[in-house]
Amino acid sequence: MPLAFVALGANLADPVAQVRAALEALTRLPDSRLLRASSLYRTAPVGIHGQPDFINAVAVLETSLPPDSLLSALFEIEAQFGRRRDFRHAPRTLDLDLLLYGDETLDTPGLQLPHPRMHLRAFVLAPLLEIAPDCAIPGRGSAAAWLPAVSMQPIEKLAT
Ligand code: PH2
Ligand code: MG
Ligand code: MG
Repeated sequence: MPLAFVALGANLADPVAQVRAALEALTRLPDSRLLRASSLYRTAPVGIHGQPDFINAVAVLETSLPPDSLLSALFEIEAQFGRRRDFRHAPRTLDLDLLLYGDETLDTPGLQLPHPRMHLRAFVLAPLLEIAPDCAIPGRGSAAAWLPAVSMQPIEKLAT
């Protein structure tokens, strides 16, 4: 079964609790098994100004759901968590982004794989490398090689 990596992010309404509950929700996805989840990280907003810090994490699932079905299931969980989409990059109770699905590459209006900005974000790379140190990003090479380029992005691993 393919491995799917999912990024979790929240910066509203007790984001630590949101991300913990979202990891729990991922264990209930159909036709999927949650294999590992990273620590939680407190991160400064990237590409956004004047918002609270985020809590971020990354999880890896084994799944027989095709990518579009998995994405729909992730959107359903976001909705259950009260996600509103008032404007692009609005503060959120929960954001679930599909980062990688096996070694697939895909470029459709609804889904791009790998996630097109994942290699530019410490809040994705650090938790990803914690659970998959040898991870490769299709078309971009080793994820670890991108980490120095984002070293100026503030990120702090939370004690568990
Ligand atoms: N998500 C974004 C944009 N910027 N910054 C941090 N620190 N964490 C996020 O999850 C995040 C972000 C778009 O979804
Ligand atoms: Mg996002
Ligand atoms: Mg998203």
